Amino acid sequence: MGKFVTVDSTIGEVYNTPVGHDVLKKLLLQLGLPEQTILNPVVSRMRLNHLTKIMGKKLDAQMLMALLHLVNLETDTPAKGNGKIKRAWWKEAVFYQIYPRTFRDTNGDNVGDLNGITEKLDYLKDLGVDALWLSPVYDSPNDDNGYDIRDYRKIMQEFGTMRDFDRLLNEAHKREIKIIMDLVVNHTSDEHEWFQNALNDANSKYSDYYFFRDKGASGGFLPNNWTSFFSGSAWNEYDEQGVYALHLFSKKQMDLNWDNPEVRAEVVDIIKFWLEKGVDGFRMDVMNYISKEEGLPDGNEAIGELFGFTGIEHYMYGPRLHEYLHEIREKAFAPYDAFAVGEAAGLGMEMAKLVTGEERREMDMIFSFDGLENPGKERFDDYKYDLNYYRDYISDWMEHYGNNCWMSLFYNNHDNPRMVSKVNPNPAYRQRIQTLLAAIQLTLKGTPFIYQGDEMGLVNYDFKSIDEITDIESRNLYRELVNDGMTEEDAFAKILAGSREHARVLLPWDDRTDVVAEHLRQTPDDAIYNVYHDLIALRKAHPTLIYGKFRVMNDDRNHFTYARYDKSETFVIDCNLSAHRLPSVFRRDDFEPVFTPAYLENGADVLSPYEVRIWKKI
Ligand code: TEU
Ligand code: CA
Repeated sequence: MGKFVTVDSTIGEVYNTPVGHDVLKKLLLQLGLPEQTILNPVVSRMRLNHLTKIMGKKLDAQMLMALLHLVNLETDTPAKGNGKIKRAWWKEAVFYQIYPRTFRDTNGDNVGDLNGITEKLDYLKDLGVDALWLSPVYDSPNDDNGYDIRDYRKIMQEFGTMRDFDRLLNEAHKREIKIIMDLVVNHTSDEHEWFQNALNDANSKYSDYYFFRDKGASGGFLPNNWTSFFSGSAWNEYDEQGVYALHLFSKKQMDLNWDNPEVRAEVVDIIKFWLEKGVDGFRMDVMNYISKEEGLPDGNEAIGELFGFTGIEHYMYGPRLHEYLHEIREKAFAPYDAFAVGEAAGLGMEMAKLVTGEERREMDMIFSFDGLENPGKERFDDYKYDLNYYRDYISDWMEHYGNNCWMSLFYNNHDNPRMVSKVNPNPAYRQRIQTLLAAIQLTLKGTPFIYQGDEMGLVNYDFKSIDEITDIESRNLYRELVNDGMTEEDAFAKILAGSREHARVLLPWDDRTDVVAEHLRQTPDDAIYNVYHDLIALRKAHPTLIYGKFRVMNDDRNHFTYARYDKSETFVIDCNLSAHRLPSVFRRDDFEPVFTPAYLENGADVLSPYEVRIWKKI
């Protein structure tokens, strides 16, 4: 049992609870302060309200109360996790994420399709990929490119037919490639029949599938102050019906009420529908937002300001989250032995342990996002990402996540600009940085998720105007910034820094058609393809790189050296995280190089910019 904390508790006591740990860490991260700020023994013995002195006026008393509330909702503590790691196919697999809309077009309409994925299965097999995660392919009005689902049992027309899907699955399985689907069930499209029924008939059972509030009941005021991730209030107004309805994302993505057991039963049915077809598992969209605090209370304004979204403390680790995850695990995933990875923006390591600890039977894995931005930075900030932070982040998880948990390893997905560009946009370093990132990703403990185009060395796209950007998040944010008084130029610069559109440009396959050509100023890079190919092969040939222990061997700034080892083998991965040459290099007579990129300068005692070498003990 966790310990109950109050305002009279010490900072250390709060930090020792799983949620307190993660929330305090997140606060520091957001403010760009080092963890040492509160780990310091003097500070850690101080009362909680001392935090307001450390963190400045950003943190008020009400915010502390909100924090304590969250901390005390969690009564469990993570298991130690020092047993043996259990083997599983999804721990050994290399995943590849496909964003179907921009992967591969086969009928010339400039929209990727299912047949395009089928066509490239041999390419993916040759690369060494074992499993695919498909971003949503279901019927959708595409307000958020398929993350707004109208019919969970139908394929998006632009992508093909159910027959095309069955063929894709079958052809993938023939090649021993597994497929996991995107399970978007925090919300449905407003065009889903459930929502339409609910809206048009207040007495329908579907009214309780969503969060509706009577306008009369709130005297015409919005039901609460929550904001949407895609700008503006989280409430839609329906004048004709006299109601409000909740949407954490776009105005056409209506949040489902998971407290209604019928909703959960529907979700179980949807999962089973696809598992019956033979899919191998799911990536669960915004997994940690499904349970909302009862009564949907107002969010704390200071938290809202700090994180950019008001109300988030009432659903990002909701009161019944564990219960719901456990329920769908037992009722839907487990009977099929299906795999489930949850998208979990905002969860720190201790919360993650409570969601992924194998003995708890919730999720198998989550995507944690705290590694994607430097401390004090947000996605839409224009800055150079310092890989020293990634080193610290990854080392922490490698060392403390526990053998009962397993992490996902990724730099890119459909929601983020390309990491290579963020680290250093200088094209001279593109190949080196991508190689370095690949080498780290494929030699760590965890499951690598390659994002489409990583293996082509794709960088951010050189968009010239906001008109070229279709993504709803970017477009809404742009409008909001301009409305708030920012110049169009500055607003566009901000969008360019963080837009998801960078990851959503049609892949530049070699056999490009004229229609596509205009979209392609980046050329695919064989050298980087080969790097991925060789590193995946290396990982597969040596289970030590998957299950072995991890140890950091070097703490010097910019120089990241770590070992992966077990009884039979030892590897050392030596990385230069910077654009500067590093004088000292790992080299020992009883080690041989097993991966040294072609641009290695002279094999001497220098690591060139962003260079990585992998050594194996003879
Ligand atoms: O993403 C949700 C998510 O948490 C972030 O991308 C979120 O927008 C960001 O953290 C805010 O800072 C998932 C999908 O991956 C995304 O493509 C969808 O748009 C979203 O859910 C809604 O389904
Ligand atoms: Ca097409």
